[in-house]
Amino acid sequence: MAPRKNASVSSRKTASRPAKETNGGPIADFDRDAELKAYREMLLIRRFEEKAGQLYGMGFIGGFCHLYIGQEAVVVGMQMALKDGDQIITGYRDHGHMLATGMSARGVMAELTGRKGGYSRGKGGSMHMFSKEKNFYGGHGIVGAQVSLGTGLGFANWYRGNDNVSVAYFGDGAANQGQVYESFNMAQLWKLPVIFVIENNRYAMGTSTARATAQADFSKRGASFGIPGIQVDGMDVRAVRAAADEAVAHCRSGNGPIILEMMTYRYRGHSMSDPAKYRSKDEVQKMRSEHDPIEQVRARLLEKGWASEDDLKDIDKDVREIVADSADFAQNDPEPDASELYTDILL
Ligand SMILES: Cc1ncc(C[n+]2csc(CCOP(=O)(O)OP(=O)(O)O)c2C)c(N)n1
Ligand SMILES: [Mg+2]
Repeated sequence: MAPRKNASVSSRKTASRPAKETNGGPIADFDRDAELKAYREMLLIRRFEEKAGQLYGMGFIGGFCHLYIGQEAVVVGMQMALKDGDQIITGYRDHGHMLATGMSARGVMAELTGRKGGYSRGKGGSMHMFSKEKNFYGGHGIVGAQVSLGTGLGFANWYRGNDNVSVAYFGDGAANQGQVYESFNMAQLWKLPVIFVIENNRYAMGTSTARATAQADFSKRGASFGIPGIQVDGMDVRAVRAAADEAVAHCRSGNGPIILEMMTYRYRGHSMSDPAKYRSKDEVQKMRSEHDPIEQVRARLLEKGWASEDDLKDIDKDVREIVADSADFAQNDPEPDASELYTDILL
């Protein structure tokens, strides 16, 4: 898991907030409020995903469902560096991204169960949710498609002359898709404000990066286009925040795109139907016990005396209530009317 920084990145100086260097790359200095915010938001994603897994097991969720458990620090740390107006786009492992943008737990859960109150009125499901209000552009089931679309969002920002950046998240598997490199080329040619976040969770379905990828240092994938890249400890929300600050500053100052490779890990299988036989239980257990993103924050909060066990229990209770309420809503809200079959479609 040792994160390395890419020596070719010169924009590191442009970090917008103080960050101290460690041998694993810069770490943002979090005060008590930042730690508590990160803790709460990561916990919300974790508990939400656990509940989604349960509802899936009970037959309430149809179709595909890809859980984000283990990767929470990536979206939460990134989101902390963004401002209103910045856009997010990702693949199908998307519930965490939605919650991090502030989309409601009720709306996301109800979409998972195919109910009227869901973000796509119950017609999209896990992989197809959007929120114009929160600048969340999906939710895409075609591996890699969001990279081109996210570059398009960057183009729109550039064309309109605003200072928004777009963040296109994709996996280590998606990083081997051809359209990714067409997007890199155009993004760098036109100096588009796009942050390409590669969530390297070490597997693409059941295939490890070692078996599938010729250049496993994904932070270097933009090298031939001159796009800088940084490798980040994606299990440490402070490291993510520091890299995100740097990337945002790079893009907003008109320097073009940047790549952030987040070294992360998913604890669950690829989707709910994956028995995960391609890796050992020990490997998963080791990540959970030594690198868990939520446990890291929890330990710091306790150690610094910034929160007591009781304070943390209260946060957990609040978060569980939000999730329980969303699950309740998602089971009781009606399904969309049959007439909805003919709306929101292109004929
Ligand atoms: C174009 C395309 N090819 C193949 C698939 C099948 N598929 C779905 S997810 C996936 C693996 C992607 O892995 P990665 O990009 O590492 O993301 P992760 O699931 O690890 O988050 C594949 C091959 C697809 N959905 N779309
Ligand atoms: Mg992957």
